Amino acid sequence: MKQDTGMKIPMGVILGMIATLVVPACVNASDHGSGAAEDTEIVVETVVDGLQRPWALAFLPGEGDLALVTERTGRLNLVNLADGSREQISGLPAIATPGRGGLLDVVLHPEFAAGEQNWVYITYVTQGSGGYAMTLGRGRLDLAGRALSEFEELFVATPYDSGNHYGARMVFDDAGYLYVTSGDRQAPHRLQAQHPSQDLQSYHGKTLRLYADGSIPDDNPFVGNPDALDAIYTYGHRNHQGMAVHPETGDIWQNEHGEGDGDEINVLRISDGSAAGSNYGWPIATYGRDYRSGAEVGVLPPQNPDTVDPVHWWERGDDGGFPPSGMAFYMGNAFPAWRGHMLMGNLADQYLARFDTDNFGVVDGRSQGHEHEYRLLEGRGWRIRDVRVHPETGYIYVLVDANSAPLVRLRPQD
Ligand SMILES: [Ca+2]
Repeated sequence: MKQDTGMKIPMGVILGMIATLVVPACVNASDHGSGAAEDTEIVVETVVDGLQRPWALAFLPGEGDLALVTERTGRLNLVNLADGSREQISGLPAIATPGRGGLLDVVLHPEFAAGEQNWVYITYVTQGSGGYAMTLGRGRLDLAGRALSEFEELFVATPYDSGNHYGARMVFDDAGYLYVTSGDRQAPHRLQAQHPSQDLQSYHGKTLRLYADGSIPDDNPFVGNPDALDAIYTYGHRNHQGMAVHPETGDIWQNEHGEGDGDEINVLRISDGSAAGSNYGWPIATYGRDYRSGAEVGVLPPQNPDTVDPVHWWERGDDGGFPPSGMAFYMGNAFPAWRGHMLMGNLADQYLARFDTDNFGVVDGRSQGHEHEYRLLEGRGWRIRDVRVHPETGYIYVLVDANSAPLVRLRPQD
């Protein structure tokens, strides 16, 4: 690499260069199951490199091809997707960075593009008495000033605790409600019915539902119940770190890290309201197994009629489960054959998966649809942390999880 080029680099700007790393002639589907071979030719480009543990990306509407990218170490970047340059956004709150905590997700207000509601929402970790908590806040984006202004903390998922499993994904549904996942903070599964995920007085192991200003909707399922916290929408979750609104049903899909290969896909059916107040099972009804002993953690989900079963899960022995991260539904035009499919990052197994979820289902107690998994970006050593589809181009943007990591773009061969 050339040193000391004598170039004048403006303060705070890191000049980037789009590098087209590999142009595979043909990306083949996994040899896993009976998946048909892909015939789409895909270009994989590095947009930015050297990101420190990037976690999430949000595309900015308007002029230029810009996105916000979080780094878990506490930086919020403004990235120019056209030329790979990036600048740091100022005005963030104090962010604690213990273990897997730090600056995590970023989303925009649903009416951001209209100009009035220029709020940027972030999830991050704060420190308090007894440890750390997943926290939600928002600030107005001053694009010219490269800053967030009027920052306000909206919600703290107490109690403070020392464990990992922050959850921390956010989505707005089509009606403008904000859903935030709050993980179980690694509480031991042996607590069973006393586990925080089953405790309606704890925000751990929950999906929270809020208005955009952080206040609690009157129609949340536990409003009026003195024994349960009003912000809770669903409970019985472990560490749900991917979430997306289904483009056709409007339902909320989540992935969830299991224990001992009990990784899951869950659907929060908001279209008919049936998800409200539902128990997704952890740790009393789960396919998970104890990491060390291999013993079943709870009963199997179909054996508990009061819990919602996952629509898809990975069993012990199925290639070691699917440690999931970011999730997105593909509705772009760049890869028309993929429309309606679900994209999901795999961390430990280091690839990007695409699923035809029409094939998900349960037959004779077995999770179906593994054979309709198509693997992308295999063999590069990339733990995939987030995946997002560009709303205009349909190109797929992927963040890799590493101390010095790239943001890459997948697009069809011209
Ligand atoms: Ca579950």
